[in-house]
Amino acid sequence: LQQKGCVIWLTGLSGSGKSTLACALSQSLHSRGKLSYILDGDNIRHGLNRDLSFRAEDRSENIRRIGEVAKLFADAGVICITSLISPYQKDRDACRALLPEGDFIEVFIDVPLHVCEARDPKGLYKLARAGKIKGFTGIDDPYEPPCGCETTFILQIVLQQKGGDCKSPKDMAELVV
Ligand code: GGZ
Repeated sequence: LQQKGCVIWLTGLSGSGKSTLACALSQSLHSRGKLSYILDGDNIRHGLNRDLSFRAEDRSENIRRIGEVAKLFADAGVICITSLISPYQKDRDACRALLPEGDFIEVFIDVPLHVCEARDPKGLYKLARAGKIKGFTGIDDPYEPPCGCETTFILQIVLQQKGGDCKSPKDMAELVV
């Protein structure tokens, strides 16, 4: 396998399109002959991290474990794409610190709360507003937007809007080839 591994760390609110973007990016890399693997928060919470809740300490532990697994993939030469809300800067910084300089690409999926809430693909925002889910990110639990991350990705692909400063998954793939 002639490729160097790295971690592409997607961060953003629930419903911002992280999983969709991760898939698009993975396909784009595949078409260039690059091996990637997606670690998706929602999926991993059903397996490896099924013991974790959404309390702050458990979110941090969720990020820590996935950061360690991502590092293993990168060590093996795989481009590891993570798709987690990862709301706290300190946890994302700890994952960055596991990797050599330049091998951790932090991508902020910068979709405003009102847009995510209007999309509400799983109806979770509605439940959170009704008080049926407590501690929901963006409603009654904080999201700390990254400052100085590698790429701000305004998700116009998912929102199917035109114009602006939008980078495509193809552009993002350029970052890692
Ligand atoms: C945020 C929650 C919560 C709470 C359930 N807060 O949009 P989804 O549904 O598919 O993705 C969200 C997922 C978040 O898991 P992560 O592992 O990415 O979160 S973190 O990085 O903060 O550990 C959402 C669903 O789980 N979900 N309850 N209270 N999202």
